[in-house]
Amino acid sequence: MKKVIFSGVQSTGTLMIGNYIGAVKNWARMQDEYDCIYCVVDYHALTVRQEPAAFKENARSMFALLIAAGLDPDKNTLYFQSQVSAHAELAWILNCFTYAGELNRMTQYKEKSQRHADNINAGLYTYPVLMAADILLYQASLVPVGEDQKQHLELCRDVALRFNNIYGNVFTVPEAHIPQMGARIMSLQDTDKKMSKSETENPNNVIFLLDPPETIMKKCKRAVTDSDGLIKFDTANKPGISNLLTIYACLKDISTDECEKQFAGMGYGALKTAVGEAVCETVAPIKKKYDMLISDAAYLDEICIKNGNRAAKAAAETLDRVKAAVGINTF
Ligand code: AQP
Repeated sequence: MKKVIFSGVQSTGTLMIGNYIGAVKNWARMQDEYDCIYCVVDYHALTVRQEPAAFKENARSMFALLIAAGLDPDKNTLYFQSQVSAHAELAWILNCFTYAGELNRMTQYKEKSQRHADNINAGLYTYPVLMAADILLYQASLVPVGEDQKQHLELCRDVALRFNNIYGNVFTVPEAHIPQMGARIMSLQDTDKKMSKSETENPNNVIFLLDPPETIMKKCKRAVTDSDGLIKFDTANKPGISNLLTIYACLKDISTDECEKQFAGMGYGALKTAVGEAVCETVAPIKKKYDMLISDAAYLDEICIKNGNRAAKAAAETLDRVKAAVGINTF
Protein backbone atom coordinates (compact mmCIF):
# COMPACT_ATOMS: atom_id res chain seq x y z
CA MET A 1 0.00 0.00 0.00
CA LYS A 2 1.22 3.49 -0.88
CA LYS A 3 1.69 6.00 1.93
CA VAL A 4 -1.00 8.68 2.11
CA ILE A 5 -0.22 12.34 1.58
CA PHE A 6 -2.64 15.12 2.41
CA SER A 7 -2.46 18.85 1.85
CA GLY A 8 -4.75 21.75 1.07
CA VAL A 9 -4.94 25.24 -0.27
CA GLN A 10 -7.31 28.00 0.81
CA SER A 11 -9.63 29.53 -1.74
CA THR A 12 -8.92 33.02 -0.42
CA GLY A 13 -7.81 34.18 -3.84
CA THR A 14 -5.94 32.72 -6.73
CA LEU A 15 -2.68 30.73 -6.65
CA MET A 16 0.49 32.80 -6.40
CA ILE A 17 4.08 31.85 -7.06
CA GLY A 18 4.78 31.15 -3.35
CA ASN A 19 1.98 28.56 -3.20
CA TYR A 20 3.31 27.03 -6.39
CA ILE A 21 6.95 26.83 -5.31
CA GLY A 22 6.33 25.99 -1.65
CA ALA A 23 3.53 23.51 -2.19
CA VAL A 24 1.85 22.67 -5.51
CA LYS A 25 5.01 22.08 -7.57
CA ASN A 26 6.11 19.49 -5.01
CA TRP A 27 2.66 17.93 -4.81
CA ALA A 28 2.77 17.25 -8.53
CA ARG A 29 6.07 15.41 -8.07
CA MET A 30 4.61 13.06 -5.51
CA GLN A 31 1.58 11.83 -7.40
CA ASP A 32 3.13 8.61 -8.67
CA GLU A 33 4.83 7.50 -5.48
CA TYR A 34 2.08 8.24 -2.95
CA ASP A 35 -1.66 8.06 -2.51
CA CYS A 36 -2.22 11.82 -2.71
CA ILE A 37 -5.24 13.66 -1.35
CA TYR A 38 -5.42 17.39 -1.97
CA CYS A 39 -8.31 19.70 -1.32
CA VAL A 40 -9.41 23.24 -1.77
CA VAL A 41 -9.97 24.13 1.88
CA ASP A 42 -12.96 26.39 1.40
CA TYR A 43 -14.09 26.09 5.04
CA HIS A 44 -10.72 27.41 6.16
CA ALA A 45 -11.10 30.33 3.78
CA LEU A 46 -14.33 31.32 5.57
CA THR A 47 -12.28 32.43 8.60
CA VAL A 48 -11.82 35.65 6.65
CA ARG A 49 -14.96 37.43 5.43
CA GLN A 50 -15.73 36.45 1.82
CA GLU A 51 -18.10 37.93 -0.73
CA PRO A 52 -20.31 34.90 -1.67
CA ALA A 53 -20.23 35.15 -5.48
CA ALA A 54 -16.47 35.79 -5.65
CA PHE A 55 -15.85 33.10 -3.03
CA LYS A 56 -17.70 30.50 -5.06
CA GLU A 57 -15.84 31.49 -8.21
CA ASN A 58 -12.44 31.55 -6.44
CA ALA A 59 -12.93 28.00 -5.18
CA ARG A 60 -13.73 26.65 -8.65
CA SER A 61 -10.91 28.64 -10.15
CA MET A 62 -8.51 27.28 -7.54
CA PHE A 63 -9.65 23.74 -8.29
CA ALA A 64 -9.03 24.21 -12.03
CA LEU A 65 -5.66 25.85 -11.35
CA LEU A 66 -4.46 22.91 -9.27
CA ILE A 67 -5.14 20.59 -12.18
CA ALA A 68 -3.58 23.06 -14.62
CA ALA A 69 -0.50 23.31 -12.37
CA GLY A 70 0.12 19.59 -12.70
CA LEU A 71 -2.17 17.63 -10.40
CA ASP A 72 -3.70 14.81 -12.40
CA PRO A 73 -7.26 14.26 -11.09
CA ASP A 74 -7.02 10.58 -12.01
CA LYS A 75 -3.91 10.11 -9.86
CA ASN A 76 -4.80 12.48 -7.00
CA THR A 77 -7.96 12.68 -4.94
CA LEU A 78 -8.76 16.31 -5.63
CA TYR A 79 -11.91 17.81 -4.09
CA PHE A 80 -13.44 20.61 -2.02
CA GLN A 81 -13.21 20.33 1.77
CA SER A 82 -16.89 21.29 2.04
CA GLN A 83 -17.87 18.19 0.02
CA VAL A 84 -16.89 15.94 2.92
CA SER A 85 -18.78 16.81 6.11
CA ALA A 86 -16.54 14.47 8.12
CA HIS A 87 -13.93 17.27 8.18
CA ALA A 88 -16.22 19.46 10.27
CA GLU A 89 -17.41 16.55 12.44
CA LEU A 90 -13.92 15.39 13.30
CA ALA A 91 -12.83 18.98 13.90
CA TRP A 92 -15.49 19.28 16.60
CA ILE A 93 -14.34 16.10 18.33
CA LEU A 94 -10.69 17.17 18.11
CA ASN A 95 -11.61 20.60 19.55
CA CYS A 96 -12.34 18.68 22.72
CA PHE A 97 -8.80 17.27 22.71
CA THR A 98 -7.00 20.56 22.01
CA TYR A 99 -6.13 23.01 24.76
CA ALA A 100 -6.87 26.71 24.50
CA GLY A 101 -3.27 27.32 25.64
CA GLU A 102 -2.02 25.50 22.55
CA LEU A 103 -4.20 27.58 20.23
CA ASN A 104 -3.12 30.78 21.99
CA ARG A 105 0.45 30.08 20.91
CA MET A 106 -0.31 29.85 17.17
CA THR A 107 1.54 32.63 15.36
CA GLN A 108 -0.83 32.59 12.38
CA TYR A 109 -3.75 33.30 14.73
CA LYS A 110 -1.88 36.20 16.31
CA GLU A 111 -0.86 37.57 12.94
CA LYS A 112 -4.30 37.20 11.35
CA SER A 113 -6.00 38.69 14.43
CA GLN A 114 -3.92 41.81 13.87
CA ARG A 115 -4.66 41.86 10.14
CA HIS A 116 -8.39 41.28 10.64
CA ALA A 117 -8.91 43.09 13.94
CA ASP A 118 -12.59 43.70 13.10
CA ASN A 119 -13.28 39.97 12.68
CA ILE A 120 -11.36 37.86 15.21
CA ASN A 121 -13.78 34.96 14.99
CA ALA A 122 -13.71 31.56 16.68
CA GLY A 123 -12.96 29.91 13.32
CA LEU A 124 -9.71 31.84 13.07
CA TYR A 125 -8.84 30.57 16.55
CA THR A 126 -9.71 26.92 15.91
CA TYR A 127 -8.33 26.90 12.34
CA PRO A 128 -5.46 24.52 13.32
CA VAL A 129 -7.96 22.00 14.72
CA LEU A 130 -9.87 21.87 11.44
CA MET A 131 -6.51 21.46 9.71
CA ALA A 132 -5.65 18.58 12.06
CA ALA A 133 -9.00 16.97 11.21
CA ASP A 134 -8.31 17.38 7.46
CA ILE A 135 -5.04 15.48 7.81
CA LEU A 136 -5.98 12.85 10.39
CA LEU A 137 -9.18 11.85 8.58
CA TYR A 138 -7.11 10.29 5.80
CA GLN A 139 -4.44 8.65 8.00
CA ALA A 140 -1.88 10.76 6.13
CA SER A 141 1.81 10.04 6.85
CA LEU A 142 3.16 13.09 5.10
CA VAL A 143 1.91 16.64 4.75
CA PRO A 144 3.74 18.68 2.12
CA VAL A 145 3.42 22.34 3.10
CA GLY A 146 5.32 25.61 3.15
CA GLU A 147 7.18 26.79 6.25
CA ASP A 148 4.20 28.83 7.51
CA GLN A 149 2.25 25.65 8.29
CA LYS A 150 4.97 24.00 10.40
CA GLN A 151 3.54 25.09 13.74
CA HIS A 152 0.03 23.89 12.79
CA LEU A 153 1.50 20.52 11.80
CA GLU A 154 3.21 20.20 15.16
CA LEU A 155 -0.10 20.85 16.89
CA CYS A 156 -1.77 18.25 14.68
CA ARG A 157 0.84 15.70 15.75
CA ASP A 158 0.36 16.57 19.44
CA VAL A 159 -3.41 16.17 19.18
CA ALA A 160 -3.08 12.85 17.32
CA LEU A 161 -0.61 11.50 19.89
CA ARG A 162 -2.85 12.67 22.75
CA PHE A 163 -5.86 10.95 21.21
CA ASN A 164 -3.91 7.77 20.47
CA ASN A 165 -2.54 7.66 24.02
CA ILE A 166 -6.08 7.60 25.37
CA TYR A 167 -7.85 5.41 22.78
CA GLY A 168 -5.17 3.31 21.07
CA ASN A 169 -3.74 3.79 17.61
CA VAL A 170 -6.67 5.47 15.90
CA PHE A 171 -4.66 8.02 13.92
CA THR A 172 -1.49 7.86 11.87
CA VAL A 173 0.78 10.57 13.27
CA PRO A 174 1.79 12.67 10.26
CA GLU A 175 5.06 14.36 9.46
CA ALA A 176 5.56 17.68 7.75
CA HIS A 177 7.29 17.61 4.40
CA ILE A 178 8.78 21.07 3.97
CA PRO A 179 10.95 21.76 0.91
CA GLN A 180 14.57 22.67 1.65
CA MET A 181 14.37 25.56 -0.76
CA GLY A 182 11.36 27.79 -1.47
CA ALA A 183 9.39 26.93 1.69
CA ARG A 184 8.91 30.62 2.41
CA ILE A 185 8.80 32.91 -0.60
CA MET A 186 8.74 36.48 0.63
CA SER A 187 6.73 39.47 -0.59
CA LEU A 188 8.49 41.30 -3.41
CA GLN A 189 8.13 44.74 -1.88
CA ASP A 190 8.15 43.88 1.81
CA THR A 191 10.77 41.20 2.33
CA ASP A 192 9.94 40.80 6.05
CA LYS A 193 6.56 39.37 5.12
CA LYS A 194 5.74 36.07 3.41
CA MET A 195 4.09 36.31 0.01
CA SER A 196 0.37 35.65 0.45
CA LYS A 197 -2.42 35.19 -2.06
CA SER A 198 -4.80 37.28 0.06
CA GLU A 199 -2.47 40.29 -0.01
CA THR A 200 -4.60 43.39 -0.35
CA GLU A 201 -2.30 46.25 0.60
CA ASN A 202 0.06 46.15 -2.35
CA PRO A 203 -0.56 43.94 -5.42
CA ASN A 204 3.12 44.38 -6.40
CA ASN A 205 4.00 42.13 -3.46
CA VAL A 206 2.59 39.01 -5.11
CA ILE A 207 2.95 37.27 -8.46
CA PHE A 208 -0.22 35.38 -9.30
CA LEU A 209 -0.04 32.44 -11.70
CA LEU A 210 -2.74 34.07 -13.79
CA ASP A 211 -1.01 37.46 -14.02
CA PRO A 212 -0.34 38.46 -17.65
CA PRO A 213 3.37 38.34 -18.69
CA GLU A 214 3.74 42.13 -18.73
CA THR A 215 2.40 42.34 -15.15
CA ILE A 216 4.80 39.59 -14.04
CA MET A 217 7.76 41.39 -15.62
CA LYS A 218 6.70 44.70 -14.07
CA LYS A 219 6.32 43.17 -10.60
CA CYS A 220 9.76 41.52 -10.84
CA LYS A 221 11.41 44.71 -12.05
CA ARG A 222 9.91 46.61 -9.10
CA ALA A 223 11.03 44.03 -6.54
CA VAL A 224 12.90 45.56 -3.62
CA THR A 225 16.65 44.82 -3.59
CA ASP A 226 19.54 46.68 -1.90
CA SER A 227 22.28 49.05 -2.85
CA ASP A 228 25.50 47.01 -2.83
CA GLY A 229 25.04 45.65 -6.36
CA LEU A 230 26.19 42.11 -5.50
CA ILE A 231 24.14 39.06 -6.54
CA LYS A 232 24.67 36.83 -3.51
CA PHE A 233 22.42 34.50 -1.53
CA ASP A 234 22.35 35.94 1.98
CA THR A 235 18.86 35.98 3.51
CA ALA A 236 19.91 37.93 6.62
CA ASN A 237 21.62 40.82 4.82
CA LYS A 238 20.20 40.64 1.30
CA PRO A 239 16.60 39.43 1.68
CA GLY A 240 15.31 40.89 -1.61
CA ILE A 241 18.09 39.42 -3.77
CA SER A 242 17.94 36.12 -1.89
CA ASN A 243 14.19 35.92 -2.49
CA LEU A 244 14.65 36.52 -6.25
CA LEU A 245 17.45 33.93 -6.37
CA THR A 246 15.23 31.43 -4.54
CA ILE A 247 12.36 31.94 -6.98
CA TYR A 248 14.71 31.53 -9.93
CA ALA A 249 16.47 28.48 -8.47
CA CYS A 250 13.21 26.72 -7.62
CA LEU A 251 11.68 27.34 -11.03
CA LYS A 252 14.85 26.22 -12.84
CA ASP A 253 15.47 23.31 -10.46
CA ILE A 254 19.01 24.41 -9.67
CA SER A 255 20.74 25.35 -6.41
CA THR A 256 21.19 28.94 -5.23
CA ASP A 257 24.98 28.37 -5.58
CA GLU A 258 24.49 27.62 -9.26
CA CYS A 259 22.34 30.73 -9.52
CA GLU A 260 25.03 32.89 -7.96
CA LYS A 261 27.52 31.54 -10.51
CA GLN A 262 25.11 32.12 -13.37
CA PHE A 263 24.57 35.76 -12.38
CA ALA A 264 28.15 36.53 -11.29
CA GLY A 265 29.17 40.00 -12.43
CA MET A 266 25.69 40.89 -13.67
CA GLY A 267 23.51 43.72 -12.42
CA TYR A 268 20.23 43.51 -10.49
CA GLY A 269 18.29 44.45 -13.64
CA ALA A 270 19.51 41.28 -15.39
CA LEU A 271 18.51 39.13 -12.41
CA LYS A 272 15.03 40.69 -12.25
CA THR A 273 14.52 40.15 -15.97
CA ALA A 274 15.67 36.53 -15.72
CA VAL A 275 13.34 35.89 -12.77
CA GLY A 276 10.42 37.49 -14.62
CA GLU A 277 11.12 35.37 -17.69
CA ALA A 278 11.44 32.19 -15.64
CA VAL A 279 8.06 32.89 -14.01
CA CYS A 280 6.44 33.69 -17.39
CA GLU A 281 7.83 30.45 -18.87
CA THR A 282 6.50 28.44 -15.92
CA VAL A 283 3.04 29.91 -15.91
CA ALA A 284 2.41 29.99 -19.67
CA PRO A 285 1.41 26.29 -20.02
CA ILE A 286 -0.48 26.45 -16.71
CA LYS A 287 -2.54 29.40 -17.95
CA LYS A 288 -3.24 27.68 -21.25
CA LYS A 289 -4.52 24.55 -19.53
CA TYR A 290 -6.45 26.62 -16.98
CA ASP A 291 -8.32 28.50 -19.71
CA MET A 292 -9.42 25.19 -21.22
CA LEU A 293 -10.49 23.70 -17.90
CA ILE A 294 -12.37 26.67 -16.51
CA SER A 295 -14.58 26.81 -19.58
CA ASP A 296 -15.49 23.13 -19.20
CA ALA A 297 -17.89 23.24 -16.26
CA ALA A 298 -19.25 19.74 -16.87
CA TYR A 299 -15.75 18.19 -16.70
CA LEU A 300 -14.88 20.05 -13.50
CA ASP A 301 -18.17 19.01 -11.88
CA GLU A 302 -17.58 15.40 -12.85
CA ILE A 303 -14.12 15.38 -11.26
CA CYS A 304 -15.37 17.08 -8.10
CA ILE A 305 -18.17 14.57 -7.65
CA LYS A 306 -16.00 11.53 -8.39
CA ASN A 307 -13.11 12.61 -6.18
CA GLY A 308 -15.36 14.02 -3.47
CA ASN A 309 -17.12 10.66 -3.18
CA ARG A 310 -13.79 8.84 -3.01
CA ALA A 311 -12.58 11.18 -0.25
CA ALA A 312 -15.86 10.87 1.66
CA LYS A 313 -15.55 7.08 1.73
CA ALA A 314 -12.02 7.17 3.14
CA ALA A 315 -12.96 9.89 5.64
CA ALA A 316 -16.02 7.97 6.87
CA GLU A 317 -13.86 4.98 7.84
CA THR A 318 -11.71 7.11 10.16
CA LEU A 319 -14.65 9.04 11.56
CA ASP A 320 -16.43 5.78 12.42
CA ARG A 321 -13.33 4.57 14.27
CA VAL A 322 -13.10 7.86 16.16
CA LYS A 323 -16.77 7.78 17.13
CA ALA A 324 -16.47 4.19 18.28
CA ALA A 325 -13.33 5.05 20.27
CA VAL A 326 -14.90 7.94 22.17
CA GLY A 327 -18.21 6.12 22.66
CA ILE A 328 -20.60 7.99 20.39
CA ASN A 329 -23.79 5.99 19.74
CA THR A 330 -24.21 5.00 16.12
CA PHE A 331 -27.51 3.65 14.75
N1 AQP B 1 4.98 32.53 0.71
C1 AQP B 1 4.93 31.21 0.64
N2 AQP B 1 6.03 30.50 0.29
C2 AQP B 1 5.98 29.14 0.21
N3 AQP B 1 4.87 28.43 0.44
C3 AQP B 1 3.75 29.09 0.79
N4 AQP B 1 2.51 28.70 1.09
C4 AQP B 1 1.74 29.77 1.36
N5 AQP B 1 2.46 30.88 1.25
C5 AQP B 1 3.72 30.50 0.90
C6 AQP B 1 2.06 27.30 1.08
O1 AQP B 1 1.03 27.18 0.11
C7 AQP B 1 0.08 26.21 0.56
C8 AQP B 1 -1.31 26.82 0.50
O2 AQP B 1 -1.42 27.73 1.58
P1 AQP B 1 -2.52 28.81 1.81
O3 AQP B 1 -3.69 28.57 0.98
O4 AQP B 1 -2.74 28.98 3.27
O5 AQP B 1 -1.70 30.04 1.22
P2 AQP B 1 -1.63 31.60 1.46
O6 AQP B 1 -1.20 32.19 0.17
O7 AQP B 1 -0.83 31.90 2.66
O8 AQP B 1 -3.15 31.90 1.67
P3 AQP B 1 -3.81 33.15 2.32
O9 AQP B 1 -5.27 32.98 2.22
O10 AQP B 1 -3.23 34.37 1.76
O11 AQP B 1 -3.42 32.94 3.79
P4 AQP B 1 -2.65 33.88 4.76
O12 AQP B 1 -3.60 35.00 4.96
O13 AQP B 1 -2.46 32.98 5.94
O14 AQP B 1 -1.37 34.26 4.12
C9 AQP B 1 0.50 25.82 1.97
O15 AQP B 1 1.21 24.60 1.92
C10 AQP B 1 1.40 26.93 2.39
O16 AQP B 1 2.35 26.51 3.36
